[in-house]
Amino acid sequence: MSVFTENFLWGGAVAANQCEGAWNVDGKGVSTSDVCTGGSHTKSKRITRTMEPDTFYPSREAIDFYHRYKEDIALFAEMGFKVFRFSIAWARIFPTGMEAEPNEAGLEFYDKVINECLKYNIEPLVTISHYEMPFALTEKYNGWSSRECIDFYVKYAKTLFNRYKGKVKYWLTFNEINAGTMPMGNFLSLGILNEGTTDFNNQVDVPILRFQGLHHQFVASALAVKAGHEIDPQCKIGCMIAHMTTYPLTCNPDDVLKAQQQNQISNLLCGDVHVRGEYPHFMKRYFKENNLEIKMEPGDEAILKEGCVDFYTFSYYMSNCATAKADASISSGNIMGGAKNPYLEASDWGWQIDPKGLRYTLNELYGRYRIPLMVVENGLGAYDTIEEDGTIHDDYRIDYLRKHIVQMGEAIEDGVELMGYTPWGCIDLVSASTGEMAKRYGFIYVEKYDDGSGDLSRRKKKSFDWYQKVIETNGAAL
Ligand code: BGP
Repeated sequence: MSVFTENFLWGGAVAANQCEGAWNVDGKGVSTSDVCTGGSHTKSKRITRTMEPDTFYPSREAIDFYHRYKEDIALFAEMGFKVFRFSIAWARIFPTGMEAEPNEAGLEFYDKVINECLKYNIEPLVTISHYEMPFALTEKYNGWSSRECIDFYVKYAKTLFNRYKGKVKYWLTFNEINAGTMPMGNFLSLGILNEGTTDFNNQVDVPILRFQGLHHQFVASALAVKAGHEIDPQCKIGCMIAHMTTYPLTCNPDDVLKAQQQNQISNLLCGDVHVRGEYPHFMKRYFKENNLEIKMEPGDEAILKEGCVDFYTFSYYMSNCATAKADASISSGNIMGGAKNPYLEASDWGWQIDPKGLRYTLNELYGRYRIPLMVVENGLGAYDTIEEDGTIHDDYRIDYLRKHIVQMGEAIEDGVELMGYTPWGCIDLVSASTGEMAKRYGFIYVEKYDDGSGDLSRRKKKSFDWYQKVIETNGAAL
């Protein structure tokens, strides 16, 4: 017997800049993600505007979902997907972000993607902004550090709500909005390019700009939620947070307090603003002690209150530990590292695998917010090998996903309201943190490599059949 609700949304997730490619066709403008290099031969992700010979710009071709969406969505349908999470590339709709009218060809592409999903009864779950914005907004305004971006974003969001009204029921305003609380979020999430920054992974950090940018995103998100509800009262709009589950490394009260503080800034700040419509109590002291004077306009507080989200979604890959000690050994994470947890194994990229942490997190979140939750990213980035007979035995991935699904089931039995599950990178795509193809998440393998080679053909991995069975039995056969 399954503990998952009858209408549980099983599916998968991708993002435009990591899968579409076709970066300069049909009127699309340059996006912040298009100026980042990546791949093993560039060692780290650098930001460069020019097209350097022999350099791999991952988002420019990616896995060419733009031209292969039909084949890919057919494969998702074959697995039995009930939902498909994807993002819209802002620069396809407003090439510089500043145009008065949208680019019709860009909208038509998403008409086709959405219609293709609906053909198979797959609910589209659309992220309005997933780690990218028109690069022109970085050049002219230094991204979200400027208040002007609020109006550009709201115009963009309204365009989408009007166009896809009645077709798209589920929306997310920003991917992993809490990236803005961390230095890595400068360019990735906020489009902020501080003077001297060329290396994506090692940016010049100006915290006041990040927190100011985050405030602008909060206001933009709330205005979008309000507008979305007015345009289509049936639609549900959620937030999306990279959940950084953080345990104290020891029961030393100093470690416990450290873990609490990290949790407050990394997770709860964004969750509280989105769900409760106000800044949480601890931010006053944090802003003061860090000399952060955020400029807010008189109407902002009311806007945040009027734009609370309908559901809470998050990504969950790993957990971390916090310690007050300065010399602890450090693990790596997607946007934040922490002290190493001696009880957990890690992925090849040092992400500490913690399925029980997902049950813990779901309970914590539901207890605090009491609105439906959804796990919109989870999965194992791994090196896959094609056997001589062409098969791919990704048992490690099945094992990871199975253990997390078991814990979701436990959380449901604990009383948590969980709407759905969309594992990340349901088809192999470009990694956000490294820019590489070698770090794969998919149920579907894509022949694309970091030197730019590969014919982009798709093939099913062992996990494809496994996940198909999971969905078919509504999570009973794991
Ligand atoms: C999240 C992002 C995704 C995705 C994922 C996996 O932080 O929302 O875009 O890429 O992490 O991370 P990576 O690609 O770095 O392995």
